[in-house]
Amino acid sequence: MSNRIHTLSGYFHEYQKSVTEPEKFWARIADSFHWKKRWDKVLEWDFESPDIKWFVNAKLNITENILERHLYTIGDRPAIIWEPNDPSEEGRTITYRELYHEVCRFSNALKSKGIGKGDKVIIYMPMIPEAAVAMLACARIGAIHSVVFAGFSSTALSDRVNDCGAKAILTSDGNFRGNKKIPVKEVVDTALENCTVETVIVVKRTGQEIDMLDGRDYWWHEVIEGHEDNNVAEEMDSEDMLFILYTSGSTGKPKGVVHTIGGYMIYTKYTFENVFQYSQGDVFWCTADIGWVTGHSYIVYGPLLAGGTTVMYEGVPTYPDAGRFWAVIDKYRVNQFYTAPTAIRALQAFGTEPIQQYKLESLKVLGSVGEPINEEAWHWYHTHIGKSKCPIVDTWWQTETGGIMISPLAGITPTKPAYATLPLPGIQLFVMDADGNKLVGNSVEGNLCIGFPWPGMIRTTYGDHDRCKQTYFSTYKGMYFTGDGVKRDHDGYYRILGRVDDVINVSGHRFGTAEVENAINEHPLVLESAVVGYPHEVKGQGIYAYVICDMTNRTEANLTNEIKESVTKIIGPIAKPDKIQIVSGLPKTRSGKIMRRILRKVAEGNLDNMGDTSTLLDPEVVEEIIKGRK
Ligand code: 6R9
Repeated sequence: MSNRIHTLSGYFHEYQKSVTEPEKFWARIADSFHWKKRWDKVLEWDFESPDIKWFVNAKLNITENILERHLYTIGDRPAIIWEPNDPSEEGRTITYRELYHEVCRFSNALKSKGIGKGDKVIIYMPMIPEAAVAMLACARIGAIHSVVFAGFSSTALSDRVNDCGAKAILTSDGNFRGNKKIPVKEVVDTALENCTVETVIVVKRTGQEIDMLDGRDYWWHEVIEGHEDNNVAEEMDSEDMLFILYTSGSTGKPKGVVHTIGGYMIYTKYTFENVFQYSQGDVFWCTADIGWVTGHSYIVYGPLLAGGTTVMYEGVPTYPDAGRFWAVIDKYRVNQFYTAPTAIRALQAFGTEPIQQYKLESLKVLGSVGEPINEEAWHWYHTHIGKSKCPIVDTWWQTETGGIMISPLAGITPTKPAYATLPLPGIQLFVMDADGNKLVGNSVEGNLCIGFPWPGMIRTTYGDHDRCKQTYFSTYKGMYFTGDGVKRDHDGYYRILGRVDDVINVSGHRFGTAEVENAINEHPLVLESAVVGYPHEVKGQGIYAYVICDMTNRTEANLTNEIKESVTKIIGPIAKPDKIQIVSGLPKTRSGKIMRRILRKVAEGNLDNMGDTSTLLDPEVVEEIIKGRK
């Protein structure tokens, strides 16, 4: 049964129902899934604690809704189409029947290694089908997966293993990315110097030399040998954890966002079918990495719950050339293509020549996610990729929201460049001013909040519920605060203006300023640092670091490089500052607070109006910073 909306009036009608009778609305959607036991109550909630329960006491296994459900109806349909990094290597197509058997076999193997319900399993893998199989195998036996982007450093990995108390790591020997062969198991080995797990299972992908520790490390192909390729899925509670996904906030270390099974399941499928207007038989391609929430919800769970065909690409947009995305779209006749503005801008820089030889005629819908899309990129995408006939869905959402929250429904909601347009059914948005007042009516700008629970929402931050409360539910009483600024225009359309907290969005990846500063401060010669975001042509935002350090016997060039290395080692290469300015002091208030507002202005090159600097301890510092601007 499909719950797809087909017309604009249908959307308004559904939206109305979802607000006036939310429980009835979501119960109807949930009815189209397979539950082992139905719920006693649809929703229990309190945004104060916060305490949110959807489908109270219902029992299910999400993988039955992906595997068993499709086995006898569309068993021969491709579930996953995998495109390798190297176009001359043969890809793989995995049907629903094959996926069922692979997931069962691997979940049996996990059980044989003593992994079961409630155990945490880290997945640190490149974009290979085994990564999706691993996620589903965990879900099948009730283990909780935590996927860590394989570009993160060993320190970032061991932090996450320790934070969630993982029992196992699933990984690969190496990773093909463009013309590089990247060590993956080696990073795991280094991480394991600072944490312990009982089991490491390694997929052979590149065939490079790696160390295997007896009694701890096993090859994937060996560990699955002799196991049955079917089993009965574990019975889980609707509110049991499905996964933990680490993401950056404005303070401290990345936090583990917790999603639970029932609500996430119905929310990802519902949003997938409606936003992309996915029809049976369509080929859907989301270019995200499974290490991010977009990969979780729209490469794996959403499309597979919908019985869809999902493309998974191992490589990068520009390998072997800047036409690769377009080649893959033609090769598999992709119907819905979902990518990030940063990728669009990077490809736009190559002009239209790399597109010429491709037809792109299969495309019906284009999607954008991860950061605000600028109008120029929107138009380029629309004209050159969509040939002016494909609607663009600019989808706003977050790791914490589980699925898309504000977006056009493809071909149904009239679009406006750079606008995420209207909330999906069930999503009650509020624009708030700094004093906590609701801004009513149109043509207003403020902070984006959500006033009512939706099934896909965050339940807690792992191991620290108070942090969840402080971060999301304390700024505005009775509301979930997103951390984003928003404008509601004269038509009632929403445009996301970017983060209003200390989070920097680099190529769609979130980093906290404090997180990057801590990594910089690890360098022994660094005394203090302050990091801000600034507009970057391709990445959306770049990282600008102001650093005070001991320059004795060092040149600026080698210090800058060492600082970059330090960040690469502690977080990963994607968090490397784009610009580093060595300074002798930072603008601080008399109470010792760094005035980031000033640093941001300098980084943006917005030097005319520094605003009020009268509260500064040492106004001369500002002059020096402006002079030395990078
Ligand atoms: C899905 C994802 C979330 C932050 C979010 C916002 C920004 C995401 C956006 C967008 C403008 C869009 N963001 N989509 N900004 N327009 N369509 O990206 O999750 O990695 O948690 O990032 O990304 O600032 O708060 P996540």
